[in-house]
Amino acid sequence: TQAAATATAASLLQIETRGRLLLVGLNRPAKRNALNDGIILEIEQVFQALPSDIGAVVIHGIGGHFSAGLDLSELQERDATAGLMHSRMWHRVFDLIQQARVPVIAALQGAVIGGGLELACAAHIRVADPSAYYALPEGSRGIFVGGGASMRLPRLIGVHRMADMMLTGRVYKSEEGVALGFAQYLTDADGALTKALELAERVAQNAPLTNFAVLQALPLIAEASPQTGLMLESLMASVAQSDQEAKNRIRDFLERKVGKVKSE
Ligand code: 1HE
Repeated sequence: TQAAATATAASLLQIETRGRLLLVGLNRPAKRNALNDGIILEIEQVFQALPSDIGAVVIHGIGGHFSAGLDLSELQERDATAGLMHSRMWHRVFDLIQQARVPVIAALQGAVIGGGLELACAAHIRVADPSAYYALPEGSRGIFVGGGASMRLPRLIGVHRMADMMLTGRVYKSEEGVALGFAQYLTDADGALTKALELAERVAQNAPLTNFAVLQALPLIAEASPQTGLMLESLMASVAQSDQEAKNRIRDFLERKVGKVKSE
């Protein structure tokens, strides 16, 4: 397929297809997966050309770190206009991830720093192993976030906590991360990718329209005025339940062909 060809050509990403799952590995381990323009544009290509048989995507870092953030060696070259365009380019690509047709799961280990944290925030589910840590050293580098963190991260951890990280350089450990909202899952040592794949397998089996509603409609509803949000919810609910896929799944439950909800 076209996407497979794109993936093969990509050199800063390691792309692998496992059944209906697409694994996107950030592959600059010698630079701790620092995000240069090349890697961001390769991510864009992958998400623009997602094959239709892919049901979920897992983003992970090769070499023990998720990402050390913006490649600081490229920053020196930029004036104000180039900086603005660069930030808008990241926004375009990370919006593509957030608005992907299928769920995107980030498997986090080691450094999840600056732009690496911004990338993780664009995913729908974050899974961290105990080695992960979260930091925004922009403050001490004399810069500001530019990859969407000021919009996405406060929705996860609160603006006060993000401000503290930027002002004081505070680093949060993986163990604290789940309670605070950085990640939804904490695994055993080196377990992030395995758990992310397990979750990806599960979400890929959902009705496509349910995944669409959760990824596209839910964030809009959550940000809307209450009455607009409730109306959007009703419209989405009615569309989803009238889909044949929903009818089949509900009939299967009523005919006791599928499992019940279990508490563990
Ligand atoms: C890099 C980068 C990078 C590593 N840009 N080259 N991000 C930061 O401020 C984090 C900067 N990085 C670090 O603090 C450390 O590298 C780590 C804690 C992530 C890892 O430490 P360590 O000891 O395992 O590795 P290292 O020896 O520091 O780094 C290995 C190499 O990667 C080294 O290059 P080398 O040629 O000397 O081997 C480092 O220079 C290189 N490297 N991180 C460029 N970030 C859209 S706005 C977003 C704004 C931000 O993201 S600001 C946060 C930037």
